[in-house]
Amino acid sequence: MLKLGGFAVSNYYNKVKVALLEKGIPFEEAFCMTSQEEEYRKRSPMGKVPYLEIDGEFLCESQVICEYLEDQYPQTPLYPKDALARARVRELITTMELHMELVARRLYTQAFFGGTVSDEIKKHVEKDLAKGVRAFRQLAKFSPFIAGADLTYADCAAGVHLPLVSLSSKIVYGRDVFDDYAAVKPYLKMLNERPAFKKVSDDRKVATEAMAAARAKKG
Ligand SMILES: N[C@@H](CCC(=O)N[C@@H](CS)C(=O)NCC(=O)O)C(=O)O
Repeated sequence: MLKLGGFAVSNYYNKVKVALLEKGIPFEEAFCMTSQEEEYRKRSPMGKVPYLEIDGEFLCESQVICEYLEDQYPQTPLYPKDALARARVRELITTMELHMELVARRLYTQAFFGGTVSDEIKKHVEKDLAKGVRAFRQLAKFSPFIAGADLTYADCAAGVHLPLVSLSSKIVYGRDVFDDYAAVKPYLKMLNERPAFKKVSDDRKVATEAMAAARAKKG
């Protein structure tokens, strides 16, 4: 049985979890937090989540895990057959992760964890995020899925990353970077009507509340 290591608040963990659920691959969830301890780095060399345990072996990096899932479990494909169409899906994922999520991530301390981000960082992030969103708008199809007619790994990524990019920009700048992008909200709503996405979202809400309660208790 595959074991997915991580926690239900992590968007990268949830990207893999939703792919596993959409593909109907049986798996167990192995709760763990990120850690730089040597013992944990045996499972995930950068100390991040998620990792996937396969017969006692560990694989990290969400996209690498998705590629493994597709190779090992080709049934219920989440990539198109055509090589260029597959590359388009990866192009979207890379654009979302490298040029939007990773950029917006620099705001999360302030947006979600009660910290502050310097004005200089805010200025840099705003500029870089605008470029990322512009690139994303050029590539995303929303017809109805993000890469076209069928659900793909790009939707697994979009479904977990776009809400964070949207919310963090709204909290920090007072303006959601997708405010003038009408396709985003109905698309996320459509995804969340799918049982796999709904489960991941419900689990995330429960885990977020539990984490907030634990933090409040700690003081
Ligand atoms: N590129 C990684 C990113 C994973 C990632 O950044 N996960 C976050 C949680 S959402 C994490 O582990 N953060 C802790 C850290 O960066 O040390 C992937 O795709 O798996």
